[in-house]
Amino acid sequence: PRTIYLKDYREPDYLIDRTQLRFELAEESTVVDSVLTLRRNPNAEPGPAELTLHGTELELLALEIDGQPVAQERRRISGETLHIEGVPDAFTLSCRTQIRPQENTSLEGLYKSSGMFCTQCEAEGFRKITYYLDRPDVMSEFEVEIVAERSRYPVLLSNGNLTVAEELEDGRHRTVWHDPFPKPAYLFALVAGDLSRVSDCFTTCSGREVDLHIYVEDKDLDKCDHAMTSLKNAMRWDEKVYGREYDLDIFNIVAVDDFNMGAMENKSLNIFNTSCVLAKPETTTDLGFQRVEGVVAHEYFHNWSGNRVTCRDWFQLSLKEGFTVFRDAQFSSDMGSATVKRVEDVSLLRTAQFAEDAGPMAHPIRPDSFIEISNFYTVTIYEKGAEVVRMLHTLLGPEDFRRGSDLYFERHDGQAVTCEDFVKAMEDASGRDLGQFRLWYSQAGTPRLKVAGYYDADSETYTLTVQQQCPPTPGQAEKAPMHIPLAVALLGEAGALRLELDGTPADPETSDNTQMVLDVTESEQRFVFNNIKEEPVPSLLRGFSAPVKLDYDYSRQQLLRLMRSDSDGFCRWDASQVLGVAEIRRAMTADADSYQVSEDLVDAFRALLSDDSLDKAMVALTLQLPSEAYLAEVIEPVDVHGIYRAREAVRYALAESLRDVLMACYRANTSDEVYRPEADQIAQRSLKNTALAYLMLCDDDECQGLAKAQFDSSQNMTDRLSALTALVHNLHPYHTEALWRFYQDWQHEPLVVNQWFQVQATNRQPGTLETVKELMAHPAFDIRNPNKVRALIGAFCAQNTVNFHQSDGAAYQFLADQVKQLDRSNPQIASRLLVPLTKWRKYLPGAQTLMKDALNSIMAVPELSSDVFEVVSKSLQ
Ligand code: B3K
Ligand code: ZN
Repeated sequence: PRTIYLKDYREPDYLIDRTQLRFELAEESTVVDSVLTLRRNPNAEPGPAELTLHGTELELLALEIDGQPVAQERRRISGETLHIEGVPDAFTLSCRTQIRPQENTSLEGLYKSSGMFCTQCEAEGFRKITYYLDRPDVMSEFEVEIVAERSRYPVLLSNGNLTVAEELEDGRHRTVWHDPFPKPAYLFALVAGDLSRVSDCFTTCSGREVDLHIYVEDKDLDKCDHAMTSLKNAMRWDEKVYGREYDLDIFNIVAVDDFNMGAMENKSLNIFNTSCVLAKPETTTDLGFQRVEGVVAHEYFHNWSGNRVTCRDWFQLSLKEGFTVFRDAQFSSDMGSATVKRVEDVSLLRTAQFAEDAGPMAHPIRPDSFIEISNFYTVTIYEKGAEVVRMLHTLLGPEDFRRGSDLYFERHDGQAVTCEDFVKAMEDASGRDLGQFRLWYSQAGTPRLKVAGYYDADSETYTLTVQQQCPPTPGQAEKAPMHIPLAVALLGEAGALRLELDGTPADPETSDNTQMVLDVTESEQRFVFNNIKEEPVPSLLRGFSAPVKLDYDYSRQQLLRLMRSDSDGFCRWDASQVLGVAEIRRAMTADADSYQVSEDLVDAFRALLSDDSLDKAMVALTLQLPSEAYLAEVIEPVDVHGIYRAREAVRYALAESLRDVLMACYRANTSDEVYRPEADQIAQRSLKNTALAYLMLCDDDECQGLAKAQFDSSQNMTDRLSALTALVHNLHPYHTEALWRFYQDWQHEPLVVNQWFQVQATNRQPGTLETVKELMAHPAFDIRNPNKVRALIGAFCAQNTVNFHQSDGAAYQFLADQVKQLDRSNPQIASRLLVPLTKWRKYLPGAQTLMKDALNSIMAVPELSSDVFEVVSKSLQ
């Protein structure tokens, strides 16, 4: 496998003005005819008149230039390319290829899923369909003709507008689609199948009527409402917040069972994993509803941030992904609880992304090189990328940020551009110097901020000293200081104090000057606040204003005060996390019998549970102790079993001490209202089920009876699944029967069966590896379906840390075996699945050796995919 470098980027030698495709879909194979209108790129470097197209796993049946066959001597197929010598400056290339979608298990290119044909072309899947310049800076106008048997495939879809639909003789029919917007091949899509649809329409701000359709299997028609509502909300929101209007008369979503990712933003024909579009109360949890809303919005927002303005090359992936994740996060916080959304996003970042940034695959949000681009659809590109855009928003403020975004879309509409173009637009629109800020695009690793505070009563000044340091990452030994926006407030007895930063004139325009964003730009810096009349508690990194690790040596008293009274919801929650980590650390060092939970933590939790004025969703989040994944980021080296035991000890102790208030909370939040997936109800369920999880740790009959009663009576999946989880994870006497009943009730719903797999795979009780192996032989399991693989194998390896790290290493070898097998059918899924093994350096020496053995056993397989090869080889380096 070959490494590709950003520094080697060159403009394409040829451009494709027009792309005409004709698909003849059939049961044995599919014939693809393409007619490409090509011309030499005026900006290309001078070179021989030679055309090199991408193509893989294609059978070439015919090739003509301007109607004349291309002689064998003039063409050469090698590896993933087709070279043609002596081509004119402008010409049409006609090409006929044959492909076998039925046999395509990689779920990339054209493939079949539950009887339907569908495509996934991002990043480099189009080359599995026909020979093409499969790179995002080649944008072309597409016309697509689809021919197929009518009875099997009554619905034939592609991008853009339908221009022809007609019956053919012999039971076939055809449609022709024209997309007026030039696009790169990765945004091409085709769907053919026996699908039903739910329709609606949307009137845009300029009065255009847009037809909206969601295509699903007939049995899923009752699960489309939430996606449709989310789509309309997203369309309205993008007009209001970003001034972005939809640009075609039709917008289609298609749901597909077998899909490697969540969804794909193909122009006007979004293709979705069923898990990200289908939802109804009986089958879908609150989390599922929120995911549908977020992903529908994300894909829709790509129409501007991704499609109208796309990426020049794949190193710029975060240009569209970081920006679009930022946009969908803003949307979700506007739709629900902003603080909850922020806490969830930060939790993901501080576990998965910080881990990636500290591991062998660490990369900047704009990587310098890659072997396989599919490996770079990462939490770094997406979530850290979104944090970088969010920092721009914080630095510029909402108005200048909007000016920058308008300028970006105006300047680059219809172009394939770079992250630099985005930053430049922000810079030009705001007049701010973002020179040093650009380092966020090129430096990997998580900066650490060490902050200290000093109060001088005599001079009435408070000084914050801030040091920043970023650890080395592969290929980057030394790091330069970054531009870090540090949002701060100083809390006095009666609330946040007015801030006057020494050396900067007070800004008369801001009436609320109790919060300030400090520009941290040097490796060490001092910020002096004047006229501070009492010793304050600093509230730092408010709203998590930058993706960094923060060290400040708070006293317990200060943390408890922040947790109680900081006006920043994120900081309140984060204070509880710091206290939680400290408690678990203490439980780790105490021996089992002598550990006693801290009184003040119990009191703080009791206060939360008894205060009706608080946001219930935030109370629920605060009550949950730091996750095992987060603890594995802050405790070094990671003693998985020690962490688990200590965390359980704290949970048991809290449950016992708080039993009565938890019970009262559980009762008070049990309601028989009709289910709505809305913030107030979601918050209530979340708090109730958090209480349930604690109460199930108490021995008495009243507590032990709760989960069974809830399981038997609940009308929605959120409550039912929480009850099932409580029963199974605590080995309640009723758990076997509950599992059996749950399966009986839902065996016809694949997405519910996946949750059934996942509950069992994440059971921390010993013996789960054997259960997972047995479940792989269950008739409902299918190794070809990524959702099933993720629900069972993925959930076990990534979430069930105690069992994944069982001391004999059997689970490491199990994962290695699955990766080897999956690599032959679906390399993208194989490569994602193996991530838990790549973190071997973090664990205790015994685990390290066994994890490395498992990696080496993968490395020894001849002919690994480039996907798996890249991840395994880099993690062994
Ligand atoms: N852009 C797609 C990701 C496609 C991944 C290809 N391996 C989904 C999204 O981010 O919207
Ligand atoms: Zn995206």
